[in-house]
Amino acid sequence: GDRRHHSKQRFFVVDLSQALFDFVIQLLPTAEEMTVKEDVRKLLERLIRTIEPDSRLLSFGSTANGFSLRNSDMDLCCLIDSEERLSASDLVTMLGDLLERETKFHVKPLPHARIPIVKLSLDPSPGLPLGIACDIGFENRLALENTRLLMCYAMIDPTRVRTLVLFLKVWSKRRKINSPYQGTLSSYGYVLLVIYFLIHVKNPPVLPNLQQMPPLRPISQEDTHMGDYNTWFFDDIELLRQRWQSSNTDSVAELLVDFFRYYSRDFSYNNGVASIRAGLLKKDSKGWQNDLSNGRYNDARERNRFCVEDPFETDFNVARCVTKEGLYKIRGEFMRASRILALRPRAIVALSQLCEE
Ligand code: 3AT
Ligand code: MG
Repeated sequence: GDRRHHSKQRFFVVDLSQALFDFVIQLLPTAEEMTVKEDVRKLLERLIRTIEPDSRLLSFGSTANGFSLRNSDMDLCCLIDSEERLSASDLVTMLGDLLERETKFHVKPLPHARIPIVKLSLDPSPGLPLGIACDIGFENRLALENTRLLMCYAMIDPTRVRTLVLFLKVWSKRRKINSPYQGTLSSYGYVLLVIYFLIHVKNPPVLPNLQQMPPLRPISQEDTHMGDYNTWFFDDIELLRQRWQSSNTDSVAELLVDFFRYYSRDFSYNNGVASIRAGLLKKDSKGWQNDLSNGRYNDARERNRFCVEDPFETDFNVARCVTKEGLYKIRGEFMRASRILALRPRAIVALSQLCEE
């Protein structure tokens, strides 16, 4: 009985791992899509330079961190190297006008948003069957750094990390729990949950903690900090790969099963904070407690139902948009996924059930 059980389990895991690779591969952006996006970036950069000659337009988010799916939107950040520059909201207004005049994009400037951005979109055309959506922000240097951090994690163990992250992105989108505007978690939030799990939950860990590894030689405060935030992390991935190897040999399928189990059963949603930088923290220790004794409407409580610490902006809860109902839905989906996988269906069946819309 035991041997038979064991070999059935082996088959399930091998079969599901292969199916996950195959599933994710067909959802990657095509080379053509990446070329079109790079062309769009260059075009926009050229136009922006007519307003601010010393500016650069850089890509961040999924287009730059290795976790991009087909037709994902494009996140761009404009950096201006000159001393005297316009305010972000003036730039947004001017750039909005310019792009409206000079391009075929639909343009929506949001100069008064918390982070002022210009939203652009292009209708589908024969060469670009799904169109393109793009946000341009200004001086968001922390986002460029967190993109680079995630990219480094993806490079350490490309197969396992990328397959898991990409699968969870598709899954969360299809199950409608990837929408901060509707009280659930952003893609960025899900990526942090995966990395947290691989560094701090799995034992032995699948990933090292790049933010806690000592630098090879001493570096000054100025080089490790952006404002008050420590943005240092070990980024020499070539060297790391020579010196560090995970002793965790779990397959992608095993990691996925454990991921769903951990977030449906074990993670402490009431008191815990998932921090890729520091491991499991307490809401109390960050002043993020959701104080249940306080009867009146409590804003902190609403914002801190689910706590995921940003790797650099450590006073920022990436999951602050998650509402009570949103968290209930997310946890319900983690449990549903666990239930499906516990029955060990054929991989094809498992994937189609998991991602059912
Ligand atoms: P999609 O492919 O667009 O679904 P993505 O990886 O581009 O996923 P997001 O669109 O959620 O992820 O976020 C894009 C980048 O914006 C990721 C991160 O560099 C930055 N970012 C997003 N949300 C936050 C946040 N709450 N705090 C700090 N940076 C953020
Ligand atoms: Mg994005």
